Amino acid sequence: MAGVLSNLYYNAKDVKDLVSAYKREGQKGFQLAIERKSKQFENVQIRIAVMGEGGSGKSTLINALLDLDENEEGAAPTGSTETTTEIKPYPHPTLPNVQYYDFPGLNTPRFPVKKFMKETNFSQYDLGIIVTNSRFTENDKLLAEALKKAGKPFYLVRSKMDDTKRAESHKKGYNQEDMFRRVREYCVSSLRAAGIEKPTVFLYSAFDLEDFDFPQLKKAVVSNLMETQKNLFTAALPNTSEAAIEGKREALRPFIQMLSAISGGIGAVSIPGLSLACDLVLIISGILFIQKNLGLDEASLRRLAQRMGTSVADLRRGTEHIWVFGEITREQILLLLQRSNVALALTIAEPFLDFVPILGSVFGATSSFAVTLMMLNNSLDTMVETAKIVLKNAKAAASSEGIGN
Ligand SMILES: Nc1nc2c(ncn2[C@@H]2O[C@H](COP(=O)(O)OP(=O)(O)OP(=O)(O)O)[C@@H](O)[C@H]2O)c(=O)[nH]1
Ligand SMILES: [Mg+2]
Repeated sequence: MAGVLSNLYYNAKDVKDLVSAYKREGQKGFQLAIERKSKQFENVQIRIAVMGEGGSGKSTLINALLDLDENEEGAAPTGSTETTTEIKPYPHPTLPNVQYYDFPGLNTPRFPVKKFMKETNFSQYDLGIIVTNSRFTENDKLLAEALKKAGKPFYLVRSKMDDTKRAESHKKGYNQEDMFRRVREYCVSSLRAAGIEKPTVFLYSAFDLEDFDFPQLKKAVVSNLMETQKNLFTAALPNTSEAAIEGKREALRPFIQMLSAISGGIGAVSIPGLSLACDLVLIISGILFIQKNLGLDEASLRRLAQRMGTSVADLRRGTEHIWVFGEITREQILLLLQRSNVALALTIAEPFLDFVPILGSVFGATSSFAVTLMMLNNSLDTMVETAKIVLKNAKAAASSEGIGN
């Protein structure tokens, strides 16, 4: 709970902006403001710079990371002669916000090192990958120093390990593990000598992606995305599996926290007949947002039904909480509030809030915070369970229609 306001998904300024949008424009303006806010995340670009000397295997590595064959559309051209002549972005096929920037070789006549270093804005990239294929060169060192200076995380990828393995394996007393260890240590100590305290090195061969460190490299790239970016991608992915839906549950939690913080900032309104204060508009806006992200709104369901050759009613079959598909009205929320154990939620939340001075001082109305948090969390859980049933129904419809077989 203490991390509420420092969450990367939003910050205190976002909360203030949204509070004033609400005060200025009411429900409609507020709804648009939170949609805009989520769009901002959709527009977050993640730029990964793949750099290194000419022919080190940069373009080939990008294709491997994109899971593209070099002849497929969208793949980076590769070759044994100077191939990449200008910086070009390659978007991830399913996550177009992630872009790998393919750089020309560093020591080629067209890109002399000095010009390259002067003209490259290292700070515009979120992550750097330096590709080296045998010796760690003076140019690799310059790249590492430049990325460090720009405060960017980066990895060193030692490519063409298949070549190295082949060449070394003829030697007397060859031991594969020893050879890998030596190559790794060489890369690590070269980076340390360049002033990089905690180097990250991956060994790789484009022709053997299951071997060496390629699986770990892929994982590292994803884990390097900021929490926010990960949440965004997770929330925007299609509901293709139960795991994907579960991922959305976690991705949407920070959003709920943000709305709850806003509800504290707006100041609660007492609700007649209930001994609590909260803001219904805000709760409705939040539920609508969750509904859309989980594909439970009317338009998404209709699209899904059409794709699967079934009806919306069929997709909803077996779901218990019909309200999650609807327009979400004040009356429904009041009904839900009456049914839920608000008193319990408040007694659990209030002691926590006492330990969060910023919430206490910035936002007086802690009970509004707690009620909103509880209502949105409960709605999220119900909607996640419903989305799983819809997925099951969609899959059943698809298999009886022969879709995807
Ligand atoms: N054996 C082996 N060859 C590789 C590997 N990766 C790339 N190559 C080959 O190395 C050559 C150069 O690869 P590219 O990916 O075009 O290299 P690049 O760094 O993008 O080259 P420039 O754009 O010209 O700077 C190609 O012939 C690739 O097939 C690898 O892991 N093993
Ligand atoms: Mg290239």
